Amino acid sequence: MTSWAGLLLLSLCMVTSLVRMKASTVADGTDCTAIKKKSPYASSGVYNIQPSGSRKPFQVYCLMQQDGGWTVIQRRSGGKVSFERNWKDYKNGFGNVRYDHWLGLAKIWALTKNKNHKATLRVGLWDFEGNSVYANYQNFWIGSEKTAYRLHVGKYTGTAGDAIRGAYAGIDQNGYGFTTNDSDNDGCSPCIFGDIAVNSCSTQKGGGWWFSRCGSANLHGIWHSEGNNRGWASGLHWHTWKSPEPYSAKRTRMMIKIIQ
Ligand SMILES: [Ca+2]
Repeated sequence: MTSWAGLLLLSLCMVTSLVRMKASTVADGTDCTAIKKKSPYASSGVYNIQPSGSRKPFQVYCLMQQDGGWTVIQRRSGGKVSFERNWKDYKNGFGNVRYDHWLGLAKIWALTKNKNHKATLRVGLWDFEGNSVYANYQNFWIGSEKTAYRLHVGKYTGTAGDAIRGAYAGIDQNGYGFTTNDSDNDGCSPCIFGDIAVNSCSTQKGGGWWFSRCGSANLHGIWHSEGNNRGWASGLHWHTWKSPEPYSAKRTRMMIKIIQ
């Protein structure tokens, strides 16, 4: 009797895990915008997506808003997930899509490579004083790994300022490849800032980013807590928003919406 019950339980478990495996290999849509379009009442949460440029589905967090479904590609809200990572990690992604994470350059490339549609990038920034601002970029896409996932952004609108193009001339990050501590594409060999010579923006500013002579934007530096978030070279910086003293944001989010 006991062994029959055990056998039944075992087969039940096997069926459940098979169903689970199937669920994780079936995509809900090509991206969050498509899922929201198909199911207008879909709620925000984790979905499996498979963009045309991807060989298999992967998990993302979808923020379902009145203005459409947004695929979150970056989220920071604390110091638990380190962004001090190498090329491999930035390529494949890290963290938990429900919480703080970086989706990964290969997945962002797959999401934005289809030239039949355009993606809008929305950067959200929150400070410790209860304020938030945003930067919208039309026609956002990144090149393949061969181009070091070169950044392309179109027209800017928003309240945060266009830190990607920079707070001053000569530091435009648009058109620049991605840099990590083990893959240097930052244009500094070295860069001279006052009496400081910088060879590696990733080492100086922290994390991986589309550094251009370091530049005005970097959301992947070291997270700093309230009261300890000013003056650090490495932080979550958007210099067209807060300057000249470096101000590290409390929270950041990057997400994309597909425009057909
Ligand atoms: Ca360099």
